[in-house]
Amino acid sequence: MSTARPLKKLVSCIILDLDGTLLNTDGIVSEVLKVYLGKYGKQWDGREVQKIAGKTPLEAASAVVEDYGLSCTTNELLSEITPLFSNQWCNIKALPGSYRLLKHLSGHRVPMALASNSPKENIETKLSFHQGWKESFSVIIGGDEVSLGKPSPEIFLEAAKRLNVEPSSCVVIEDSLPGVTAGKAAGMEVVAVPSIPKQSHLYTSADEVINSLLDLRPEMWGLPPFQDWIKDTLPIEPWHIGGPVVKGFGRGSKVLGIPTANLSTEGYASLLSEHPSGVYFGWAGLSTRGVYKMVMSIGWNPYFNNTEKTIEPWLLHDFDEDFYGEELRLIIVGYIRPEANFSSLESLIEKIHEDGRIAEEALELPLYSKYKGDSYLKISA
Ligand code: ADP
Ligand code: RBF
Ligand code: MG
Repeated sequence: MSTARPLKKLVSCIILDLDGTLLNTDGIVSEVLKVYLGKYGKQWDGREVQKIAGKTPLEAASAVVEDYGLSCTTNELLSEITPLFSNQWCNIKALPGSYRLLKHLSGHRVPMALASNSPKENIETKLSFHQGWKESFSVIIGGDEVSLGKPSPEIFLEAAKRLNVEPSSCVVIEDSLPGVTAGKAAGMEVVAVPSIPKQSHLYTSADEVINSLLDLRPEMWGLPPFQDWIKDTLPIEPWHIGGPVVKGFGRGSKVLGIPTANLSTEGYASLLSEHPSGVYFGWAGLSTRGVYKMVMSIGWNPYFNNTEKTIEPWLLHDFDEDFYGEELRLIIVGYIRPEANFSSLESLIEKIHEDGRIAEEALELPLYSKYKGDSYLKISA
């Protein structure tokens, strides 16, 4: 068989985790705990999200009581924060690629199970805000239906049993370490989608680590491939960002020969956090100069090991002069690839030029070119 990508073990079923994998729950967890700890005069430091990921509510609460030296019991904490969480469920957003994945797999009748450490009742409520999700699953199991939650394999073994298949015929998709451990202990294939940035090195026991659900290739597991990639690009729901061009790290032109017109991320933190890091493309409106094709990276630039998530558009046009301070508007219409690390600067540069060629060509497609005339890009003097 001639496939460009390595084929992993073939499976017939998929078992998904919910929080952090399909749903962006981390933001809600932070919000609730910030408010709650404030009442105790404590300050929430985001690091806790990592400790809580993949835990049962009881374990998570117990970790918070201990780490913050709270004077209440774990049960008291739970009974106080549970209603705070319930109020937030309607605000939980689907992670990029969730709808697409569920639609694709259910359309192809791939048997799917949902296995979450959350109690069944909470799962049902969370699912109810997302159309078509509940019906996608032939099996839904909550943490309250097994004696031990993840990292015990019990919940996944029970899912396989209810799906009527061998554990070895299942691939698990998980964002948390306990979830990955549970999946491997169950004898299943595991794809990790770490929800916390820059943690992928911890996921060595997973069979594959991907950056977001956009990067899942079901065909690697013998499942039907997505058919929505066009000319090496994935169309996304277009989004906008704009502002004056600011100084970046001073590396683009000097080190790479690829200038990137950086935008301030101030005020855009939540917008940026909604989009997985990676290489995207679209159209750029630049003050009164015009509208140009654009390819950009969102992320931490693994090669340079940045600590901040940045947005760096390279306009596919030769300019005679710099344009710092000018108003730049972007419409992002498609996705190309996740960020990668490179063994040499040359290979990074080569890859970015390839991204540029892909964007150049794809933007000619009516699907993408129709945004060129969008009024958002037209900036009046
Ligand atoms: P910085 O680190 O300050 O962003 P760069 O070396 O990346 O510095 O240079 C980026 C600057 O180069 C932009 O802010 C812009 O003023 C200018 N520039 C010139 N041509 C381009 C282009 N084709 N795309 C993006 N920026 C460009
Ligand atoms: N940096 C990386 O470390 N890995 C990447 O995969 C990567 N891809 C990029 C793709 C494009 C289209 C652009 C414009 C930049 C990319 N960069 C990447 C970022 C590059 O390192 C960045 O422009 C420099 O850090 C300059 O600030
Ligand atoms: Mg730059």
